[in-house]
Amino acid sequence: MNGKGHLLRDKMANSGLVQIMAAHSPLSALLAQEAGFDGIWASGFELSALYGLADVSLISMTQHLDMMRAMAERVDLPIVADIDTGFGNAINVIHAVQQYERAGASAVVIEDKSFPKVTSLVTDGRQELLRIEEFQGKIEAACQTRKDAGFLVVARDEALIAGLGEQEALKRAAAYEEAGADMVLIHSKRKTPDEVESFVRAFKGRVPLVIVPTAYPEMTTERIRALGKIKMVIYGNHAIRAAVMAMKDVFAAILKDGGIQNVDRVIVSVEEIFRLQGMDKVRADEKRYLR
Ligand code: SPV
Ligand code: MG
Repeated sequence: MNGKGHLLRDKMANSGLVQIMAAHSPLSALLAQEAGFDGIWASGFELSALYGLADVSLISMTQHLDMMRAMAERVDLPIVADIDTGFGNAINVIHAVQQYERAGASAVVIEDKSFPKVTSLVTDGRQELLRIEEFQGKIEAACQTRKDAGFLVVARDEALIAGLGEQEALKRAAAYEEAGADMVLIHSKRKTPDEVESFVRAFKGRVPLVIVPTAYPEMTTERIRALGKIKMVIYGNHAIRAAVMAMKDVFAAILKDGGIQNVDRVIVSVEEIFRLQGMDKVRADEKRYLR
C-alpha cells in the first residue's frame, strides 16, 4: 500500500486537472517526474512498442507488472497502471489488482474490451466489447479487492472506439459508475475533439472523466478545463514516440556523417546520464564505505 492515490484524488477534488505522462521504463518515468507531471501512465502500448510488439495482449501481466514495479521503485509520482482488460475475467481482475496495488500502483484503468484486446487507435480495428453486466462485475471485483481506499479504479469505456455511438457510450459510463468506478475514461480516435466534447456535455454522472487525446491533439488543457468534467488527461504514447524520433535522427546522422562528431553536440552528455543513474551517490558511497 503506498497511499499515493489520494494525491491524485486531492488534486482533482480541488478542481484541478491532473496531467499524466506515459512511460515505458524507470528512466522515462524519471524524466516525466522531472518535467513536472502529476503522475505516470504505465502504458501497455508503450511497453508493447518497447518490445517491438503490437499492443494486442501479447505482453504478459508479469512483464507489465515487473516494469510498473521498477518504475515505482525509481519515482515518487503516483502511477496509473494500464491493465488493459484485466488479463481475463473478474477473477483475473482480482488477482491483477492485488498484484498491482502491492507493486506500488495508485490507480488501475480497466477497459471494457474482450480479451485479447486490439489497440484502440488502429484504423478499422477489431473492437469487441464485453456485455455491460460482465464488465460491471469486473469493476466491482476491482473495487472490492483494493486495500487502500485511495486507490483509484478507472473504468475505460471503448464504445466510441468500437463505433457504437454516443448513446451506448453514455449507457456504459452510467453502468460503470453504478458498479463503483471512481472515474470513467472515455476514449476516442476521432481526429478532432468534437466526439469527446459532445460526450462530456451529455454525460450526467457524478464521477470525473479521464481522456487520452492522442488522436485529437487540439484538445489543449485550456479546452479540457473549459469542459469542467474531465479531471485527468493522459498523454498516452508521447514518451516512446519522442524516443523513437530522437533515435532515428541520431542513428541516421552517425552513418551519414561518418562518425559521431556532429551528434555529440545535440544529444545529452554522458554526465547527464550519470546524473539520472544516481552516480553521484555511488561516488559518495564509495568514499564512505569502500576501504
Ligand atoms: C496505452 O497507452 O496503452 C493506451 C492508450 O491504452 S491507447 O494506446 O490510445 O489505447
Ligand atoms: Mg493500453
